[in-house]
Amino acid sequence: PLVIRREDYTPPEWLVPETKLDFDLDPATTRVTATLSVTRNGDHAAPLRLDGAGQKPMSVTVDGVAINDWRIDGEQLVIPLTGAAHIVETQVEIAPDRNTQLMGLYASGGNLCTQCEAEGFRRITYFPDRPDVLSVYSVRMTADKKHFPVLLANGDPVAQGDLEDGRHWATWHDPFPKPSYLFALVAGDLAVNRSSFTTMSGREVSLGIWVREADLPKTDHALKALELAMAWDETTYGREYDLDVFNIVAVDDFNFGAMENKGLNIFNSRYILADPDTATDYDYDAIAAVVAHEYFHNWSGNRITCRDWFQLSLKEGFTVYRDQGFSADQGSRAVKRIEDVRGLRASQFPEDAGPLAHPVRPESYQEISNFYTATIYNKGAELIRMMAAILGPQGFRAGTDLYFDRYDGTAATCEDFVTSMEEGGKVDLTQFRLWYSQAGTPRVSASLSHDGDRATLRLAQQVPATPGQPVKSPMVLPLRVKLFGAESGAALTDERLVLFDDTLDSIEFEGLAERPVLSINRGFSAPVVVESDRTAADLAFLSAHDDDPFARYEAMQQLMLDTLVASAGGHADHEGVIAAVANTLAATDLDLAFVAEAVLLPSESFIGDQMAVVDPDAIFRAREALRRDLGTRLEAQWRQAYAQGEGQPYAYTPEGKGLRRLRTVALGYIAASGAADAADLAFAQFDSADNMTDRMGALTTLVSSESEIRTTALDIFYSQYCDNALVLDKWFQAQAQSSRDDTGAIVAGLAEHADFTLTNPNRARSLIGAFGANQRAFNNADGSGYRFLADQLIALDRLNPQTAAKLLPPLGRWRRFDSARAGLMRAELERIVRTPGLSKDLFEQASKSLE
Ligand code: HT7
Ligand code: ZN
Repeated sequence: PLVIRREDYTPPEWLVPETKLDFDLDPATTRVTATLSVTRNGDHAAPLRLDGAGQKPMSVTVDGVAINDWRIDGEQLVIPLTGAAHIVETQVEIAPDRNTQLMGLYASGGNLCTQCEAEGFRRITYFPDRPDVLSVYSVRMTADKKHFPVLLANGDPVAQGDLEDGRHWATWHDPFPKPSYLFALVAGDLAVNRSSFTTMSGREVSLGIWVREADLPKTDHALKALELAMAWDETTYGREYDLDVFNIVAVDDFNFGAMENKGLNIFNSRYILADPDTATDYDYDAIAAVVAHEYFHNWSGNRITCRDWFQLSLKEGFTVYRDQGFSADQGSRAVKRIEDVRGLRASQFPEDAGPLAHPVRPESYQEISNFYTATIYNKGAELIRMMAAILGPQGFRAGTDLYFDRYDGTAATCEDFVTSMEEGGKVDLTQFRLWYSQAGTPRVSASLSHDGDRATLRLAQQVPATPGQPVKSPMVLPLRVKLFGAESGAALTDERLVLFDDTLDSIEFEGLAERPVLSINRGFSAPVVVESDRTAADLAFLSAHDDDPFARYEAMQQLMLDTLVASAGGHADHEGVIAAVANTLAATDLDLAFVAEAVLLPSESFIGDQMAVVDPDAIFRAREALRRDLGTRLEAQWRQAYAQGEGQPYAYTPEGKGLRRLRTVALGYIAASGAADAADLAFAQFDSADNMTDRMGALTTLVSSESEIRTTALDIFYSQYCDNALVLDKWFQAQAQSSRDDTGAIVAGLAEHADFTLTNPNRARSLIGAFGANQRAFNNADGSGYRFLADQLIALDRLNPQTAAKLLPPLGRWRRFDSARAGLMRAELERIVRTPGLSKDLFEQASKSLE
């Protein structure tokens, strides 16, 4: 397979200052005429090479004259050109309604839309499809007016008109030079929810969210989030919107969450549509975060884009950091940080510890779509967060101002970003750059010793070997540290930011009045694993006294983890955890959403990540036993928490969300206790809920139960929502996440259900993705889970390779399991690799997972 390497980057041989596109749109056959003004870049005699995929040119002209001496090299169209500047016109035909990959121009729900990142534009027309070729686009679209009354593209609308044959046309112009991956058009029968925003310099921007008419009432939350995001970017980063129009279109078939096309964002409808009856609090939060994320890309991604795809984290890591800051400012900062860290640990840490580990700035790839990973996005965001911590708020803002000013209108690199931080913040980040090039999650061991009024913190770091990187250098780890008095609970020191940049270090503290307890990596200031010599009593103490809510949560998690790992190894002692949870439930100064997070046990897979060999059955048993003990011993407290706010009408407010979250967690513990009324309680909540959060909370509990009511609830849910694809996804997902013994068989049955389809990525992910993440069910010792996943991936690969490749990683974790399971997993990976006609997406993931 062809491997693309970062070190091979060379600037483009030809530039395309202007692009004119003419689309004669039709789902079966769309004709695309592209007129490119091209200029030779530098002193060379190379021909013009345009990327294509799947199509054939019907005609090629140069400066208005048809030519025949073009040739096809691989998938590239090669055109000999003699001068320094030419006008090249190509014509191709494509078939949107046969495009199941959902890259390029495709049909979704009767509408036509595009997805061009990373390399979809070449499936529409011939073009130098690389992010460092920036062009000004003018687009003309012609389509049947009855089926496609709305015609949208990037930038601002210019003109429109009717034609005689029932067709109509529209032209759009985007004045900002952009790479081809940001191109977009939509043609469809859509209704719009409009509002407007006045920018800080007084520009009036028309905002529109376009959806099916029936979905219009579900767009208010997304529209509000957009307005909030626009205002937030002005106050927080001084960034203002730059066109007169900002449109968002929601489509049902989409490979990802959303896409930041200039002035015309296209969204997976699950990140737009919400009302209390169909969307959970989690959905509402995710919608606001994704709307903000795509909007923020207008500066971090569009105005400044990436020089090449190795720099992907330049825009993605920074934009995730920006959307995390936005969400933190809308609600509870602490809960948001807890959620983000939980996400990082659930997806990025395993990636960093497995066969697909790669640096935040990778060195090579076969298929770029495989690199839209948690490492690029979420670890990338942690790198920005660490730089922000090192620079401080003013230095960081000076750094981002410099970055935006200096690189506006260009295709930049991660190095450009770091240099801006160094100059703006006046710091030296030489060693910090290792975070971009070294993969793997650093491990820190921390030990605090105490002698009289002095204490010494000894630190050691180790960065594990990862594929292609056997030896690592020590990294800069910004660790927020504070000491608390073990007796008084008072702070003994101020918080210090320790920049730990060596293999070993020790830090002295003086003037301590009592025995100190160590609070370290507060706020999760560095994305590392910390192993400390803190006792269970120290952790319980911090879970009650630390003044950093994240550190308080973290202490509780560590206490639970230590208990569960010991318990999975046969040494169960639940007393410490029970006391600490009781304490947290009794605390009156904590917000309820925080309490709900703090009392939740670590996931089965995170427990597995702490073990030398993952034993899914022992982990499940240990976790269930602790859940049962917590449920029975604290039953009165759970019932009290559950009764809180009962009957209160639904409101999407921080308080309302906190209440609902805690009630659902409490319901789970009541069920875990084995209480006779648990299923009835859950069913009553399911039946009477006036919102989807409570309904799903109850259904999730019921779906794992042995009670008969389980089927009743699932049937009611199905008949109520079978016409709503996004809600039906939840029905599939909940069953795939169930902890019942027969989950594997249920999932296999659901794959045959009339409503299951591999053509819709949301549906495929709701069943296959959720099942792959269900540690115990997926890793059934008989290998049925592995076989099921491989079968589904092979079938899905024929339709949509990108989505198939994204679902493969659970099979690549074979090294973490016993030899019997490892053998079964490897056999399925080998079967995938041997499959004739496999895509390069799935081949890259599967073959790397075998290494
Ligand atoms: N920048 C967008 C990435 C994306 C994407 C990547 C591969 C295949 C399909 C895709 N759809 C969107 C999304 C984002 O990060 O904002
Ligand atoms: Zn993004």
